Amino acid sequence: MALQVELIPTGEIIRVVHPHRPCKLALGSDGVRVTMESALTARDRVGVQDFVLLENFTSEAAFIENLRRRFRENLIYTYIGPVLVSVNPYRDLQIYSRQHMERYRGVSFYKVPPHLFAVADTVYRALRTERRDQAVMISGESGAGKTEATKRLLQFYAETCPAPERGGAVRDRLLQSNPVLEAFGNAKTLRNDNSSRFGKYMDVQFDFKGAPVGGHILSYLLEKSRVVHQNHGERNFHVFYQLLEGGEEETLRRLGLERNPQSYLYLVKGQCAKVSSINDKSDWKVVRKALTVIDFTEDEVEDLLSVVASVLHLGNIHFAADEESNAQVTTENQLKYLTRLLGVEGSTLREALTHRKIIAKGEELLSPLNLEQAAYARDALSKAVYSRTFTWLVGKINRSLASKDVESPSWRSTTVLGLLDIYGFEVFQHNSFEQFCINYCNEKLQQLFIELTLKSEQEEYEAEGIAWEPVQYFNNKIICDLVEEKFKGIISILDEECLRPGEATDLTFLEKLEDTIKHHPHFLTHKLADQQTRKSLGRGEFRLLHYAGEVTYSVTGFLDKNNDLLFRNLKETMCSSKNPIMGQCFDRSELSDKKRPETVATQFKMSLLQLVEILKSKEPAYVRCIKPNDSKQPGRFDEVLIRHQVKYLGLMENLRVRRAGFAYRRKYEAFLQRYKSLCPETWPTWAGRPQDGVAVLVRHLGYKPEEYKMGRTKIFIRFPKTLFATEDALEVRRQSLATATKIQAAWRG
Ligand code: AD9
Ligand code: MG
Repeated sequence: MALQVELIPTGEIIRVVHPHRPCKLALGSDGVRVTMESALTARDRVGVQDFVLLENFTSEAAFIENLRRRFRENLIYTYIGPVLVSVNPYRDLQIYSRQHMERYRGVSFYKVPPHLFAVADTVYRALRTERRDQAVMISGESGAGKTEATKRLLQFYAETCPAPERGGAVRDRLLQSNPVLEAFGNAKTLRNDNSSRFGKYMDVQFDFKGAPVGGHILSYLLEKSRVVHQNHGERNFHVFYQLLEGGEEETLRRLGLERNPQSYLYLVKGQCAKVSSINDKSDWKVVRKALTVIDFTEDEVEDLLSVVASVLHLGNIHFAADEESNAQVTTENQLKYLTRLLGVEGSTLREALTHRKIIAKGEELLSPLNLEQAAYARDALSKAVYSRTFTWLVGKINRSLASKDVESPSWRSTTVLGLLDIYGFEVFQHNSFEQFCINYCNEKLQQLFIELTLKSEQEEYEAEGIAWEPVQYFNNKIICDLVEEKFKGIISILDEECLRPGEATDLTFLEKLEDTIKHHPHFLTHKLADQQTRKSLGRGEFRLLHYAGEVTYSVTGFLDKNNDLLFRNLKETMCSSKNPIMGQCFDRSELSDKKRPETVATQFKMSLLQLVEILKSKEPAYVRCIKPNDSKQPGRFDEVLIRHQVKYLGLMENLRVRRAGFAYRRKYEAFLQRYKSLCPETWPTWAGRPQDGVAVLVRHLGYKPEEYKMGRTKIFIRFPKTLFATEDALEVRRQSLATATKIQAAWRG
């Protein structure tokens, strides 16, 4: 940054014109003295780049003010120690170019402004040098920027890591798995035009040279109810619209599809097939290409599209009631296409859609369905077909990402970098089973986050030989237990009710919750609430006091969604499908299996327990994403919305833990390197141990004993103001040197 000096003969004052920092300069007989407000002014304007340097670190207002200042300057990244806080700018800031990647490669975290690439690089270097598996956990609410961050990280690794000796295609596959998964798993919601409707954990495997050689994806709970219903202003999954807009004439003809999304009942419920920010046609091109990159043959693409089309046709299946009020299929054309696309017998499918098969005393009975039941069966089939195809797709991508070098010795020395992009805490006007699962997931991750942050703090203090000062924090284990405990937890009680078909209802489930849980500080229902609170609770609702705030759930649909029932004859029909994808999605063993399949909530609980174990086994890094406003607008900083997120992301808690003892810590070598010029004894070089050099330096700077502690490898500074004073001194020195040089040059000239 150029520093312009204007020589103005007004006594001894010289005005220094600096692009950003106003400052004054006094010329004395002993050289140049700068009276500086410069560093302070900059801090006032752009805030601090690490929240631990906030003077008033317990004040939420100060925290938000710092975020606001930085956001105003397009500085969307700020640290809390090693944790990266990111605010979605909703505009392209041009900060993810190859040059930016290079700028952050191999550079220490604190030497460059906060950035996602700094996290990317730090994690990668730790992976390489310590050979320890890493995991980047990205969290935040819908639209906060988790998926974008995940993509940028992947891009960073794909572009900057060395290419593997064999199987270079894996880099493309890693990148190209994204558009495919997004087409099938993302949708436009009120909160985000590209909202991920599933949780994703992706492992990238690196060989001993640091080249990406493989990957693996775990997906969590796809929101399959979206296949058959969307709220006003929302869409179904992208792939349907992409196929209709972008598919070739010939393809659509084969699939029996019309271009117009309005022709399909599953696509019109939200009444917004067109979205200005989305170009379905060009997105389809990307997806089609990506399918080839991830090893889809032409036949497989055809089979996949047949499944997608059959969901649309299923949605258009209509029923009419006969004289006995039994449902009859009235849409022969749709049935014809379904028969062809799924490769099933028309009569079998017709019967399965309108009857339920019951096995009683070893005998099969067919019981006709009424209109409502038939529509339910049809929608259940659509959801099952779509969600199982999604699971199949993840499996297919995994096969394509699997390292082809499993047998080679280098495989054994691979390290893994995990990326977690999972749905954030959700509170809607109306919250149901899906929100319950999602919020439970967030409780688990928050617990892990606090546990790991506290643990790493404590470990660091112990490793450095500094007394650990215990931190008071809210442990949300009590809420996790409330949800997941055996017998007494909400999921157990729900499962129990699901075992009483015909007798149990959503309301008996609620009663059982009230009887079993009763007086729990985090649980409330209409019956259990005091008179005042009761007004805000409906009779069919329960309220959980999550770590992030209260959420009221309506029990309607809990049993049904948890059971996730697909009538037996529909399963049988699908097992007979000649479409190879369906053949893999529906297995005959399912039919003979006497054991009840696990309920949705229990499956989810188990998959989360497994995820927590995976994450615990790795070195964690965190990116906490914040959404600045609800209107997806650049530049708008909605304070109420942001305060809410700061609260539920637990950022103040995080900051408190980080600041419990010391605001700042740095390795002796790095500290000495940065500040040695401030002390004649350490400048220009210090010959002894860095630790001793730092001791000399801080004594010279006048640090008081209560202001810092010397650990084994690092200096710990208690208050930000100590560090700021040192930083300011450095700035003064830099500027006076620069100015002196200019003045000399000016005088000579
Ligand atoms: V959800 O829980 O899947 O609904 P995400 O994943 O947190 O949500 P996403 O990454 O999809 O949100 O971001 C939403 C939109 O914000 C993107 O489509 C971009 O238009 C915009 N965005 C997010 N992050 C950035 C960024 N770093 N720079 C520019 C961004 N735009
Ligand atoms: Mg997302």
